[in-house]
Amino acid sequence: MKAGTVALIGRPNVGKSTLLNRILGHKVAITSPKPQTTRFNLQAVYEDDRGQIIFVDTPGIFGKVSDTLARRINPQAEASLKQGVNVVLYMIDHTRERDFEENKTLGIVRKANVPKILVINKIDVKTPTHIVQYKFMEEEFDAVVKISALASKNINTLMDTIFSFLPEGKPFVDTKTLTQPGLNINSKIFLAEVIREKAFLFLRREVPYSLTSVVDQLIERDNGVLYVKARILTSSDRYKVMIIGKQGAMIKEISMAARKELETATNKKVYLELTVETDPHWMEYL
Ligand SMILES: Nc1nc2c(ncn2[C@@H]2O[C@H](COP(=O)(O)OP(=O)(O)OP(=O)(O)O)[C@@H](O)[C@H]2O)c(=O)[nH]1
Ligand SMILES: [Mg+2]
Repeated sequence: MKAGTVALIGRPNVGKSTLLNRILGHKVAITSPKPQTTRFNLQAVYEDDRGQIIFVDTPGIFGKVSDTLARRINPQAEASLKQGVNVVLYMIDHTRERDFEENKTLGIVRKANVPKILVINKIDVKTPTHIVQYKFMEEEFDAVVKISALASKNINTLMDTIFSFLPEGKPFVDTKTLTQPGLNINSKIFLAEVIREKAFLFLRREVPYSLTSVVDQLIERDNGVLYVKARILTSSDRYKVMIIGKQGAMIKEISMAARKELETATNKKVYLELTVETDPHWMEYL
């Protein structure tokens, strides 16, 4: 049996969380077309007859560290590499040009003294491609695998490659003890993340970066309905107005999409009470 920890590293938006969900076969991490969707390291457990893998999904390394949010979440990815990782998956998006952010990420990955796999994602997209800009990287990696996390291409090849680099060992986690299948965080955090994902999908420009979401209550009522009381916290009243929208249209849209997804995830009827509050200190709670 093999066992080990695998870190997923890459600049924002390359598809790290999408790959994690694809490998696990169900959603554990939120994803969106906007950069910096993931804000904290998230561990998920994968098991098959070959062994057990703890995957660590990390926030994309962001270039602008003058940004308060980036300053708080950037060090997380680096920290993941210092916590006894056995293999690093370095993911790139060939449809985007190599830039300062990419170089910074590569610099961090270079310091890790473990086998490294270069994962070239989004091969379902043929144009645009900047693949030639990434060619030079191939030499310094122990393996290169081209995949599409979204279209589920070459995931088996990637898994075979990961297992080939993992040490022999016993499973770390008894998966029966996990509250969310395969996931090492509690249900309240997962539900809050789903709400935040919908805010990321519907709100524009800087607004998604002005907020977080917390679940205060999660109760299964006698009639089988899951009652969820949650809040969106945002930096200023100006954003609060935008999150609520005209006659509450925006919060209604976020709320409905979140509820639908929570119902699918829990297989229960969900009643979601979602409010918006101004709290200029929300970043300190991250
Ligand atoms: N076409 C295509 N799009 C993909 C693929 N994988 C991910 N995406 C899209 O890329 C966007 C970003 O995906 P995420 O999984 O949120 O990216 P991430 O690397 O986790 O981003 P951060 O959490 O912000 O660091 C989403 O819109 C995905 O649907 C792929 O293989 N092909
Ligand atoms: Mg992510």
